[in-house]
Amino acid sequence: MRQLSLPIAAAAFALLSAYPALAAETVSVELLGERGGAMSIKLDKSSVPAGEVTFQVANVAKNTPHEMVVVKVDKAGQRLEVDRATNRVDESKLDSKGEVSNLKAGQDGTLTVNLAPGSYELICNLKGHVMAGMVVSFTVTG
Ligand SMILES: [Cu+2]
Repeated sequence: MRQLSLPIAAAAFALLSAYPALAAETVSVELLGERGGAMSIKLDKSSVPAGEVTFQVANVAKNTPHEMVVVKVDKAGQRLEVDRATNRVDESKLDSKGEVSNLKAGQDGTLTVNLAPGSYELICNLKGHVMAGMVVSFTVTG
């Protein structure tokens, strides 16, 4: 019986490899920048097929906390309004699909969500961080 398991595993792997859309997508996200300077969110891909997506989020800053919020928007490149009083985007007005919150410098986190086709923005909504550059467009294809 033991001899059967290897061919079965190989067949299963071949099947998954032949149909990559069946495998969950992973997006690597880097949160960069220090207080008082430019900040950014870098992605290893800006688009994935609809379905389950895992965001592997790394705060690579040296001494600044960051976070990542997945926001559904109506159209591609739509600008999110930053409230002048709080210097943040009003989250009660956002269609948030999930977040990795409050990563200290050097910390990692993951978020797995099921995303429908459409346009999204990934932001860090700590005070002042969107204005400093922490917003990036993301597309989920049908
Ligand atoms: Cu940030």
